[in-house]
This record gives sequence, structure tokens and C-alpha cells, in this order.
Amino acid sequence: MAGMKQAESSTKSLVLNALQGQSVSRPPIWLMRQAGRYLPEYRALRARARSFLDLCYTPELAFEITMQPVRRFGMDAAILFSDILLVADALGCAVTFVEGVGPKLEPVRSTADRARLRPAADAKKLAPVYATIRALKHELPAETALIGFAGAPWTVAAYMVEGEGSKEFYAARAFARREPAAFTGLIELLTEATIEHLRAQIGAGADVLQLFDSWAGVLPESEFRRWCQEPVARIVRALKEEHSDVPIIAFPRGAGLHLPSFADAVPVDGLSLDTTVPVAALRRTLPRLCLQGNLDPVALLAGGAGALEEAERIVAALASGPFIFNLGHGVLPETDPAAVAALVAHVRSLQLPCVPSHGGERDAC
Ligand code: 1CP
Repeated sequence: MAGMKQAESSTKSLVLNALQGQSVSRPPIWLMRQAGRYLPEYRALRARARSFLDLCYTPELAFEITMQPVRRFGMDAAILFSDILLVADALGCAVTFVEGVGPKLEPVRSTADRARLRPAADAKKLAPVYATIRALKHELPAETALIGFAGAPWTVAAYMVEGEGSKEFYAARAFARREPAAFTGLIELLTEATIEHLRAQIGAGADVLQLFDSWAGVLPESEFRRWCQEPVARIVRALKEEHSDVPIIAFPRGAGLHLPSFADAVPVDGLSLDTTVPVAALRRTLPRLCLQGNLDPVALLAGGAGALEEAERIVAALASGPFIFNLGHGVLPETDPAAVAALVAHVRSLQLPCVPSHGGERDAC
């Protein structure tokens, strides 16, 4: 098997190479929320669908939207067009997206609400997601990695308890403290459902998985470990048991000083860094782990030379080890697609220093 992988590596995606700690000829790049409202072709398709969820649950549309940024910019990875809240929806916590407002969910605020959820996600409901992945896998060239994803249990639970988006998730955090048994049950339910959802995505053809813990940063230390780190570790270990070859990236947004201990405790292949992480310092602490990030989406929104200089600084700070260029959070809807094109071209043009990556030579020097 190992020999076969070597032979394939000339057409293998740079994203997979970086996640396996191998040398790359240039910085691999994809962007969180690379599909979405900033693209006119997305807005045109969105206008034809009844709702945002319809886009997610219709393979032809989700396929097309996933492909849009890949076709336009030649990204090194395609990320499945879907949403982290589909798992909540499939567990019986109905989700709607209100135009201009965001997601609305039937809040889970009591043991009785928790008990009304399904014991496992409705596989029929999620089947279109796997159909989308199969179609994408068929379409994409080997050099474009296909990224599947899910929300981490804490972030999805936070939306389920809160019933909507929030800056601080006070209701979710208070519920976790007042009703620890019910909240633990919800986290466990989500952990199992997420394992199943990601397993099915691997089965359908996902090359890489990313776990989005967008609200990891609102928790104090002990809760960070209990609600973020431990459930994510359980998911990663369960998937690695059967699919040790599928790299997993974690994005514990806002985890700050927890990042080194998180990387120690969770056997991930990559860590996605939010905008606030000082990259050079983290690179020194984690010299061998594949780090992904972390251009400020606002720098990209502002565009111009400033965004490109910022990108150079990030590449210079991360390039002594394996890394993937990305944003520190998703592309903002007001971003000019021309600024994205300029960023992709610039990052691609950057020279990498000739340093041996761990376990191998940097053969592309
Ligand atoms: O048409 C529209 O305006 C819908 C906007 C939109 C899009 C494009 C939503 C609603 N979701 C998505 C797609 C999406 N969501 C992807 C697709 C792949 C990509 O191109 O990156 C992914 C990976 C997500 C993940 C997601 N959804 C997260 C985690 C990442 C993050 O941004 O922190 C979260 C928190 C959500 C919830 C969600 N979905 C949509 C919105 C507006 C929100 C945030 C709600 C809030 O808290 O305000």
C-alpha cells in the first residue's frame, strides 16, 4: 500500500501531501466558505431554490455550488456545500434559515426536549449529502482534495439549545451548568451522530474531513476540555480506527492557549487556526503538525496589496513545516471575487524555503 501511495503522489493533491507531512512544491490553498454569497453564480442558484436548506438537500444544486469556486479559482480543495446544522435537523431538531437573520432551531431547553430527539440521525434525511459527495468525487481531478465536514458537538449543541446564532451562547452555557446530565446526553448523542455522518462521508468519497468548533472560544478551561476537546478526540479516534488514511483537520475557533494541549490530546492531522492565533509562535510550538490558516477575512474584504502582504507574512511564518493556506474564518459575503483571485494567484506564486519536512526530504526544492 505504501508503495502505491508513493507512485500516486505526483497527481495527489497538495492538500493531502501537506496533511501527511510531506513536502509540497507550492503552498496549497482553499478558503473556508469559498462557496457562498460573495459569488454572483452562487446568488443566481440561490435565487432559484426555495430555501438555503433546499440547496443543501438537493445533490444537483449542492454539487454545482461546491464546484463554483473550484472552477473559478482552481482551489486545491473543494469543500462539500452543506451546513453543520444538518445533523441537528436529522436528529429531529428542525432547522430553518431565515433570510437575512440566520438559523432558527426548535430549542432544546429541558430533559424532556432532549428526550424528544431521535436516538440517531435520520440517515434518509442525510442521504442527499452523500449523493453530492459521490458526484463530486466522480467529477474532481485527483489533485483537488474533496473535504467533507461536520460541526463539532459543542458548537452544534450550542445552536440547538440557544435556538439561533449568538455571540456568547449564554443560554447554552447556562443549560450545560444547570442540567449537566441532559447536556452530557446531548453531547453524547451528537458525538455518535457526527461519527456516523463523517463515516458516511468517507464511504461516499471524502478525502479529508474538517470538524468546525466555531464556538470553542466562549468556554472556560474545564468546559473547553469537557465539551470541546474530549468529544472531538472521541470522534477522531473512532474514525481513525477504521480509516487511518483519511486526514482530519480540527478547527477549535478561539481556543487560543489551549491549542498545544488540544493538539497533544486529539490525534488530528491538521489544525485550522483562527485569525487571532500568532502563527510564528505556534509554528515553533508545533513544528511538525500541519497548520492551516489564518488570513483575516477582513483583510481579504479590504483587498489590495495589504491582503497580499499579510498572506506573505503568514506563509513565511508557517512554511518551516507542513501547512495549508486558508482564512482564519469564512469568506465574508461582501468580499470582491477579484480579491480572492488575486490572493490565490499570489499565494501560489510564493517560493517555499528548502527545508526537509519530517520523515522525508523536500524533493521539490
Ligand atoms: O445563502 C446564504 O446566505 C447562506 C449562507 C451559508 C452558507 C454559504 C450558511 C448559513 N451556510 C453556508 C455553507 C457552509 N456552512 C459551509 C459550506 C462550505 C464552505 O464553502 O465553506 C460550511 C463549512 C458551513 C459551516 C457552518 N455553518 C459553520 C461553521 C463555520 C463557521 O462559519 O464558523 C457554522 C457556525 C454554520 C452555521 C451557519 N450556517 C449559515 C449561517 C449564516 C450560519 C452562522 C449563523 C450564526 O451563528 O450567525
